[in-house]
Amino acid sequence: MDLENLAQQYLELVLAGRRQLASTLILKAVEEGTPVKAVYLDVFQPALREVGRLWEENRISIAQEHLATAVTQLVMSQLYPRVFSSERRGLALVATCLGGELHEVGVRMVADFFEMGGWDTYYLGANTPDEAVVAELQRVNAALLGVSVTISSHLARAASLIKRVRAQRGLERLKILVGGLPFLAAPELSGELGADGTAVDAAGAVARGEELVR
Ligand code: B12
Repeated sequence: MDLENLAQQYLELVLAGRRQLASTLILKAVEEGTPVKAVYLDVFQPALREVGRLWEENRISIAQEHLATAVTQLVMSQLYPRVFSSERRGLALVATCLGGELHEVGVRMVADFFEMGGWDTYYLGANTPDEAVVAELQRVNAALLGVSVTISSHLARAASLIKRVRAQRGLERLKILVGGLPFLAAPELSGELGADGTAVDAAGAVARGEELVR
C-alpha cells in the first residue's frame, strides 16, 4: 500500500476511534516492510495535521482530535521495539516541550529519530518547567537540547529557557535546537531566540543535531 493511502486509512480509523484497527493497520504495514521513519513522517504527521485542519473547520469534534493523538501515541509505543534497537553512541539528547506547551507528539518523534540514530534520549514530554529541563540536562550530561514550541505566544518563553540554560555552569558546550509549527514558516526565529538551529521535521532534526555536535 502506498504511504498516502496508508495515511488516509489511518486517519479514517483514528477519527472513528478504532484503536485496535488503526494499530493493526500500522503494525502490519511495518511487518511488510514500511520503515518506522516513513510511518512517522508520512502517515502520523500528515494525519495529525489533517486532524488539525478538520478541527479548525469545525468538521470534527474536540473528542476526535484527542482520540487521534491518543491512538497515535499508543501505536508509537507499539513500534518501540524497533525504535530502541540501534547501537549506542554515547551521545545524550534531552527533548522537551516548554512549560505551558501541550503539543508533545512532534518532539516525541524527534526524540525517537535520535534514538534510532543511536543517541540516548530523554524525552520529557509536554509542559515541562524550566528548572526541570536544566536539572535533566545536567543529570544526563546532554550534548543536545531539543525544545518544541507549537503555540506562537510561547516563543518568548523559549528564549527565556535558552537564556537560562546558557547561563548554567557545566552546560557551556551544549547545543540547542528548537522546532515546531512557528519555525516551519520562519526558521530564522531559531537564531533570534538564541538557539543553534532548527529543522522542519524529525529527520532534519537529527541531521542538524549531528552537524552541531560533530
Ligand atoms: C493534537 C493537537 C492538540 C492536542 C495536543 C495533545 C498532545 N498530547 O500532543 C491538544 C488537544 C492538547 C491541543 C491543544 C491546543 N491546540 Co492543538 N493541535 C493539535 C494538532 C491537531 C496536531 C499536533 C501534532 O501532533 N502534529 C503532528 C506533529 C508530528 O507535527 P509537529 O508538531 O509540527 O512536529 C514536527 C515538526 O514541527 C518538527 N518539530 C517539532 N518539535 C520539534 C523540536 C525540535 C527541536 C526540532 C528540531 C523539530 C521539531 O518535527 C516534528 C516531527 O517531524 C495540531 C494540528 C497541526 N497542524 O499540527 C493542532 C494545533 C497545533 N493546535 C492549535 C491550537 C490553536 C490549540 C489550542 C490553543 C486550542 C485551544 N483553544 O485550546 C490548544 C493549546 C494547548 C497548549 N497550551 O499547548 C493550532 C495552532 C494554531 C497556531 N498557529 O498557533 C493547530 C495548528 C490546529 C489548527 N489548525 O488550528 N492541540
